[in-house]
Amino acid sequence: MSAEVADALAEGLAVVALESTLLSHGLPPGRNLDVATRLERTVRDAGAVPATIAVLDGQALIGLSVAQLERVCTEATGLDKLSLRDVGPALALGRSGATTVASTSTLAHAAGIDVFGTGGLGGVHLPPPGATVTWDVSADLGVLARVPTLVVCSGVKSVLDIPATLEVLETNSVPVLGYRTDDFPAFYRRSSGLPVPQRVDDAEQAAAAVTAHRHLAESGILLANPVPPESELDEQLHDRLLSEGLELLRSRGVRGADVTPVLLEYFHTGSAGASLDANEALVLSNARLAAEVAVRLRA
Ligand code: PSU
Ligand code: MN
Repeated sequence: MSAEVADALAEGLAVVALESTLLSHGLPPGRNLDVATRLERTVRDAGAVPATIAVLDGQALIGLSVAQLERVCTEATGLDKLSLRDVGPALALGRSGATTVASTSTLAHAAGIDVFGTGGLGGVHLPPPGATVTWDVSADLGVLARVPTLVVCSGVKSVLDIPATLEVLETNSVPVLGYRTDDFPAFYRRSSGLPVPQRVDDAEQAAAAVTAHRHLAESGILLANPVPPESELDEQLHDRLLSEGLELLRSRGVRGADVTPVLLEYFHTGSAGASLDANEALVLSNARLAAEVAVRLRA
């Protein structure tokens, strides 16, 4: 743990966990370091201490120095994508990697941090045309079922089976709170067309819901905050890139952990950067909201 994060936790200050996979595998080099820096600044401006999480040289780090953040953002090709199942072996074997929602929320919880801001949650993948079941269900869902971290995100990516993802969250007693929306967001788009079970309209209400849930269950909580309206991806462009992206995955036989990074990269090139602007705007907005709720939770 960095000294800053350790001190903040010891003093009972609000701390917000941030993940590293969205930097190393979700954004292009150059842009990612700028976003990483702005994410941390946004959390600070909202009155909380940021704790970006990654695994470097066999050590799980909670709170990165500038040099460590640079490493995460420039070693894009060398850094592994570590979901929770990969972290133990990576620590044991001295490897380096970026942490996903699943591994970041678990490491945050182990460190005593209970709020985490990210971009989009993983979910249940759609089968490629012709196949019935792929069994590709993100470990993010299993971790939300068991680890009581509040995850602030912009819903799940539209490349997923969103109704199935929402069903899995319900089965696992994970509250899904819409932030100032009645619709579950779909990452680049403000609405998936599906309703959220509950809506909250400010950080105070969100914190109250989190506290009440924690008396009842051990599961995590999802606070779904739609991409800011001015940064939402155009619907037609989005739908075209989505169908082309899924076709690309099928033709290249992309599977498993590579699916999300390959699709995000396809969107970023195919939209001439519009999806990058959307991605950046939504993660910053989620970091700010996560900090606001973390501050209320400490009050
Ligand atoms: N949010 C982003 N970009 C990303 C991700 C989230 O804006 O790249 C990452 C998170 O780390 C999440 C992962 O856990 O996508 C989902 O990967 P998978 O579908 O393989 O579970
Ligand atoms: Mn997967």
